[in-house]
Amino acid sequence: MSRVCVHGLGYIGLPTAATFATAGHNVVGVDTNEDVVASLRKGDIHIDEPGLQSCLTEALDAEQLELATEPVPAEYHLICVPTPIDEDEREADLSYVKAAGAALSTVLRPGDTVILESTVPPRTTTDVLGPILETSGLEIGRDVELVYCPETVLPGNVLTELRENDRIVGGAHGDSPKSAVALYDSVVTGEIRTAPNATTAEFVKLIQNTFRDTNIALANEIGKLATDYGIDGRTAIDLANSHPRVGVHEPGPGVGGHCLPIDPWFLGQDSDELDLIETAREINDGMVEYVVALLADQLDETTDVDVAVLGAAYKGNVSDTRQSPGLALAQSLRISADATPGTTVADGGRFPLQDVNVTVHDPHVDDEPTVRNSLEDTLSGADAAIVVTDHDEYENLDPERIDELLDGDVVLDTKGVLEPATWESSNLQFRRF
Ligand code: SAJ
Repeated sequence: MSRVCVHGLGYIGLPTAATFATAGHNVVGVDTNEDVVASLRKGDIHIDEPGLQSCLTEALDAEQLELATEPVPAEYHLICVPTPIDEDEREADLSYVKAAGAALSTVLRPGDTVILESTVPPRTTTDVLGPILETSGLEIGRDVELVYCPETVLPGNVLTELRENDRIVGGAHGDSPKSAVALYDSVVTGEIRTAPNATTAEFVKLIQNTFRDTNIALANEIGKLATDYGIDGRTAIDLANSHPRVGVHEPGPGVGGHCLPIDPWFLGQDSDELDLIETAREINDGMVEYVVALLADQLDETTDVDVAVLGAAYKGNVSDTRQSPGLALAQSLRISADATPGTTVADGGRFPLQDVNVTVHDPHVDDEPTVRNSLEDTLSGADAAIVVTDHDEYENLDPERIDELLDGDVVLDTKGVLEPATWESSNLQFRRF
């Protein structure tokens, strides 16, 4: 078993550190945020992820995991720091990668292996991280193995996927990244695949998320087309997917999270070839406005409207609100409170509602000041309820109870969680997208 230093203890770094530690490695988790390190030392996690608390406790109790604010010498350095997007430039902000590289180059020794796991634009490992590591005086390829290996885990199922997903490993110096493969082999039950180089491995990660984002855009467009033809898009998609070579994704109120809305832009950072992919991004970003239009279409009155938005997390059964379609919808509706009917909106269209009061509910989110925790309070007196997150809790909503609570009768399901037959036979004006 090896000494592994994990840089960055966020959504990926913390579960990674705990997983490698419980597999028997001697792990040091490093985060520059002293508060995070202090609370982790006490055994408290700052991330909501199933199984993570017990995995951390197990690692700490076994004394396989230490926590620190500065890097320590180790055979393996895993960099799992955030790579946010600069929204204006649509470019990756690599400052955390650069800082982690600079910090770890002070403890780097001949024979060590450095693995970048953060999602980055192609060539970051070789052109950005490599030169920073070489300020140590060591040479990549000769003294140090530098590798890119993307994480591919699904929030909500991170611990299982960390062990079971296949991994793709690409070396920065073209040789076989032997020691990185050996490390992942000691923990991962999936296959470890070697990419020809680090840039290919970076590219693979980005095209995986771009594939999903672009396919969701297709599903959203199909959903809109179905609406125009007066048919149920989800039923049509289910039927279409019975074909052995068709697998349409699910339409919805937009694409959230920290990955899918961002990675397509990283892919196009040093290329002019984003075309279909860029259009897909625009379609997905435009879904909030489309949902507002669907709502306006369903309401009798479009002025002085009370709307209950069900879901602030970016997807079902998680508490993460990054790039949440539900919060974007609430924001868009709130802005309308100041707008006069017909105010021009981003795409040159007209905002169809005025004086909207919005209340947001989410059983998984407790750190958003605008989110109310009681479902009954949220629905009470509202004219309309919109489901925007596919939490399990929403599946069994009772139409009769909702009818009692609402002032109006509009229910719009944008995630396909409500059973149409049950809701269509209620007194409510039910519609799903
Ligand atoms: N969504 C749809 N329709 C669908 C599927 C998803 O509208 O058919 C929406 C979700 O509601 C959500 C968004 O897309 O708002 C993203 O959710 P997701 O479950 O597709 O993905 P993430 O962001 O939670 O995780 C993705 C995963 N990538 C792929 O499945 C290719 C995960 O495996 C990656 O590790 C993660 O990005 C990452 O870290 O890059």
